[in-house]
Amino acid sequence: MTEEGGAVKRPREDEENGVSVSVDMEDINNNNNSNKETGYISSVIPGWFSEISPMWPGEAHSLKVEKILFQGKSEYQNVMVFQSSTYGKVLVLDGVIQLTERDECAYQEMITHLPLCSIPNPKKVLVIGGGDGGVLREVSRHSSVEHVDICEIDKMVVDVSKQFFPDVAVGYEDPRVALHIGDGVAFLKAVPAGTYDAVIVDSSDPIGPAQELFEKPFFELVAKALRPGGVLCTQAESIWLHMHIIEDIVVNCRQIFKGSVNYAWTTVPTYPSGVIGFMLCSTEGPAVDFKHPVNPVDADESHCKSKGPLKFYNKEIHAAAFCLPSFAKKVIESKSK
Ligand code: SPD
Repeated sequence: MTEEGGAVKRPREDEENGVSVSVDMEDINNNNNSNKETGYISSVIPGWFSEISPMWPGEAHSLKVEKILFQGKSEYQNVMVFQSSTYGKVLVLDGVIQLTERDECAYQEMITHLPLCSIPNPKKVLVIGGGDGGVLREVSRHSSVEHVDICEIDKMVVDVSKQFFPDVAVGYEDPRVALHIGDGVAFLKAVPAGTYDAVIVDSSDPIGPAQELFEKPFFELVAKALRPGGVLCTQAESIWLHMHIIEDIVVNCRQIFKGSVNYAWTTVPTYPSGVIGFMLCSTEGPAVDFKHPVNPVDADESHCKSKGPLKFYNKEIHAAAFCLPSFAKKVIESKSK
């Protein structure tokens, strides 16, 4: 994808995380630990997937693998889907779990409804990343929404999700959705100022293709794309593992977003440390009080009938998501002034 100014987004190289995903199914089925060089399956326990990354050194959550369903290498990353024993099917990018069928609701519902329930009548929404379609599924519950753009860099993520996670990718069936395969930064550069009521950044971790989505120039572009009083919700990592990343995001967002800046979190058992957070920001304009939702999720079934009921989000958990443990509150509040 060529960005403005001629810079070319560099596809991810294997050496960057030091592992590859050439996993032999026989090794899994035979509980054979001969494939040690792969790093994923399974230098820790034979027949298990272990999530090893420099982003959470010294720990690795593991899931028992029943069957590997897909392995591929896109222009940007390694893509794998496996059937786990206890969490259903699992989507893995570059060795890191993106979603499981069992707990994806806790992430997709919160990253979507925390921002969309905080403003009245959101109409135009942009999703950056989120190629699995889960955020789209949640946006589609809001009947006020007239148009949803999604910009996902990796078409393989979209295709694999449609094939293996139909209950997640169901979001693509909504006729209000327009899919753009490309780089989120380049997409935002081309967006007229003040276009969106809400931008949701459903990124992977900040190593690899998502790195730019955690940096100040990106947040500046998001702020420009939002209308006055528009809202951003971006994946903002774990208070247990990544306070340094969260601090940087808070500092940058506080400088750029002149309305509210708040950190919220949710529990996702298969993400590192079992929790993940979101940074919610609003631009100068009509005030946004993220802690007190004003716009309930409606039971709109007209655009997309097969999405099923909400499993995780409700107005109580919305308010509770902004309650922080003391150690995190101290750091985040000191940086948000
Ligand atoms: N550590 C993994 C964080 C992944 C966040 N994005 C997940 C995408 C689900 N739609």
